[in-house]
Amino acid sequence: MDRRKFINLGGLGVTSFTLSSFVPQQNIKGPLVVSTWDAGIAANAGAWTILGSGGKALDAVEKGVMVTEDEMNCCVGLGANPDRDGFVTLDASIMDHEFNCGSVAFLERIKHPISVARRVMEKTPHVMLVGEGAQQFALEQGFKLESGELSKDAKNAYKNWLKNSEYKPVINIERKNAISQLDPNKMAPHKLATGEWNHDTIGMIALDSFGNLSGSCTTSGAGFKMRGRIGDSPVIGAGLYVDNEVGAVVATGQGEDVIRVAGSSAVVEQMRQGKSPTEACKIIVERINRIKKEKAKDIQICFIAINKKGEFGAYSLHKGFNYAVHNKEGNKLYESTSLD
Ligand code: SD4
Repeated sequence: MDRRKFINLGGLGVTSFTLSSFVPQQNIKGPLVVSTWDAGIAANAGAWTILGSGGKALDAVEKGVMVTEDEMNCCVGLGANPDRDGFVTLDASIMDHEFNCGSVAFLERIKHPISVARRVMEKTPHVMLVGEGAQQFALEQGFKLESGELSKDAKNAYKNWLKNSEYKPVINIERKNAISQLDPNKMAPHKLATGEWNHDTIGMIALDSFGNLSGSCTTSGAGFKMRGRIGDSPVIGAGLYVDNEVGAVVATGQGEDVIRVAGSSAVVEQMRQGKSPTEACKIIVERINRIKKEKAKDIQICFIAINKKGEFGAYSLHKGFNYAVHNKEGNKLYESTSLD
């Protein structure tokens, strides 16, 4: 138990959580919610207001990631880093237990892309809307057009970036040791002591007390990306996949390389063949590692997974990935096992 710490997050509506790298006891079935990165602690608390009182996984995964999207001082929604032309463009997806799914990509000036993705799923015959069309649909659905002004942090980051204007897709990897630098008393839990963000995405998967699975994912993608770039998060099968007979999976990290292997769907297929959530995530991370060869050192890839039995797991290419798990025992942050 040497690495176990308790941190008080009273200000976030979370009484306490455990930071642990130990493989957890997994004898509890549901309800259960798992989400990526340390921002997942606050997001899980949001999801638990639904799951903990017998609500549906689909409602929980929407409400949970809205907590993160709401934070202007964050890396996921409208407060995030812009693309290289100075505009924040957002991607999101959602999937339920009956293969219903919806997503939006390259969406601008809308605060809750996850809720627009849900409307795409529920109110249109389509799965994915992008750009202007996605924004037009959001406005028709009553979403408000926000100002489009960058947050203070994003303005500073963009000003710095413009000095060299160099696009280096090094998602997450420079942010190793995130856990040891956390200071929840001083800042949002996903911010490092350096003021850097340690991710651009929140992905969430949940199992409700009816035994149904759902998942969601919302992101600003990669900071300073090319205008129009879309990552894995809104691509069903890549950033997110749910098969209610098998399990639910969400990805974070270098989206291009998750898309290449249809990552989340590939992890689900491993679970279908009997692999545990952690083993299934590991197999697909290893596959990406083989494909990327020596370039694998420049990227981060992470998956979280839940199976139908309520077992959960995660695996990442490099150290530094953490994920939050909320079940009846509480809301805990775990360090993922990784290839290095
Ligand atoms: C993307 N997968 O757009 C996202 C980025 C990410 O933490 O996960 N950042 O490629």
